[in-house]
Amino acid sequence: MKLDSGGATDQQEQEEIFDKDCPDFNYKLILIGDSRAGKTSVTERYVNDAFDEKQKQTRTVQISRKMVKIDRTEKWAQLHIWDTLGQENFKSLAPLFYRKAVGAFLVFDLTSRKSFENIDDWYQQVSSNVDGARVIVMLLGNKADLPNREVSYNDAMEYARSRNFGYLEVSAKTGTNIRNSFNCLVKEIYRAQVQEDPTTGNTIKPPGQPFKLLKEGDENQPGQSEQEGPAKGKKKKECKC
Ligand SMILES: Nc1nc2c(ncn2[C@@H]2O[C@H](COP(=O)(O)OP(=O)(O)O)[C@@H](O)[C@H]2O)c(=O)[nH]1
Ligand SMILES: [Mg+2]
Repeated sequence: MKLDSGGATDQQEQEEIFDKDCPDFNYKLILIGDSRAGKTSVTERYVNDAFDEKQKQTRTVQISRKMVKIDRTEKWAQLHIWDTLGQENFKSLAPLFYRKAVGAFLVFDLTSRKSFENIDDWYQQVSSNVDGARVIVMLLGNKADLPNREVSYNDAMEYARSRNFGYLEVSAKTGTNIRNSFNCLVKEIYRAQVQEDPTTGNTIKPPGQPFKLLKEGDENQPGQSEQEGPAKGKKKKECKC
């Protein structure tokens, strides 16, 4: 299992060993979208910080696990990240796949207009299979490293706004915005759950309004993306959610 303490020092990590052994939450996340959009690569980059140019088509449902400290909290979540198999074989497994998911990434390929046009069908799949009030959805435009894009930032953002999703442009190849997107999704799931906790007295968040949308000028604009990881020697940017 992988750990992500969001850039904590060694000493902090020692202090947190106990906490992370006993996660405060278990979150099931799913990635959906057209075949070849990069779902497996996004997962692989996040969980193993690796990328395979010749990523093979996923033949079975793959579940990866990773511990993550929830941004700006002392809470740890264990993520159970479910990656789909090819579209053709997916129907029979759909109920099991969507069951109890609390977060969903809708992934399209920025160099494939078709994969973007199919996104709303994938969203319909999510909303018909899971409780829409509970699942937090985020749109990811992957392959931001490639020059031949067919989907503009504005088109994707407009769609995301219409559905009240967050939107980030990412690259599984370079790692751009990958960790940021998981951090944002996890934080929103946490917020939604806290707000649903009757002991806190907070009001229940209305369905379909999970995300504070990213504004123009934020880091997901083309050419302004975050390069992550300590190896790059850059200060970790804060989640924009
Ligand atoms: N250039 C580039 N290629 C990518 C990226 N993500 C995935 N790929 C490639 O796109 C192809 C499909 O990726 P894969 O993760 O298998 O897509 P999936 O079918 O949605 O799981 C593979 O050849 C990957 O190497 C990316 O961010 N940039
Ligand atoms: Mg795959």
